[in-house]
Amino acid sequence: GRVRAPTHIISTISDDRGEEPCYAGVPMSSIVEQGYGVGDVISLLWFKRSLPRYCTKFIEICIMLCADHGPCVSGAHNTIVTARAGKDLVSSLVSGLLTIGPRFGGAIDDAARYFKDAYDRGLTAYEFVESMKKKGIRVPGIGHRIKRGDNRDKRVELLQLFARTNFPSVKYMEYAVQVETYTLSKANNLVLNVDGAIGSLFLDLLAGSGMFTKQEIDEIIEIGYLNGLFVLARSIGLIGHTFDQKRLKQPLYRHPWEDVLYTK
Ligand code: Q5B
Repeated sequence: GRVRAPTHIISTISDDRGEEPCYAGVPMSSIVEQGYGVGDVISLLWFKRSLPRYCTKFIEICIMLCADHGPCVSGAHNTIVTARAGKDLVSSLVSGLLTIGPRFGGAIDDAARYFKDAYDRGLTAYEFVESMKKKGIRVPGIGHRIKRGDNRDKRVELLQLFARTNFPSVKYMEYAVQVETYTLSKANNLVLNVDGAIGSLFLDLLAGSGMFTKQEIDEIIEIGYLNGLFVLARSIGLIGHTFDQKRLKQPLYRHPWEDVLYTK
């Protein structure tokens, strides 16, 4: 009989062998003809299922909100410096992307992990924050360099408004708000930031949509899918910064001596 040669790669998200590519079994013609958006494509390729419209719309809002946050943040700064050193698009993009991590933009997965664990264990906001302090861990998703209790992040408010209007449940987000209320009582910069808002609301999407088993939710959180939203979104802005510097014909960047404290 026919013997299947062992394969070196197993892949489950898309198939390019037929007349047209399929994303999670959905042919490209359906994706185009039925007006799917980038949120639907992400849900097919990352989550391998068609999510309800409010979920894919939420994903699209996350992408739009995180696409850029000005030239002064770590990622844009690196990209600008790299572009001005005469490097190509991909080098400028990845030099910015490489700054995404636990302090900048890459706190979404940890925010989801810690908020989920604390909520599911029934910890009060006080117990959660103080236990993190004892362990010497900053609460992921809390704190911002320029946003304050009296100057909230509009992006967070927009995400919260969308979710309160469209999600069946926002229990994890409400828990994150309780955490923020407590951290703000300690210091005015300890607001719920965009990473914390996306992390907690994605938990609500996963748990409330009825589209994921408990085991699947645990796996998504453990693998760390959610920083992917920031990486994908911010790539849009970083590419824009690269083009901007090249269009403006900006020279090689050199940091001014006056802005460095030289000590022995
Ligand atoms: N403290 C974000 O810190 C930042 C604390 C805390 C307990 C906390 C810090 C932090 C967790 C990681 C996180 C995502 C580094 C941020 C983003 C995208 C962005 C960026 C943009 C965009 C800011 C002063 C005092 C100290 C600290 C205490 C600070 N955070 N305690 N839990 N989470 N957050 N990152 O201002 O007693 O004096 O030692 O690590 O969620 O990246 O726009 O810029 O779209 O691009 O440098 O929005 O919060 O404050 O380090 O001087 O700390 O507050 O222990 O206490 P700062 P520090 P003490 S959103």
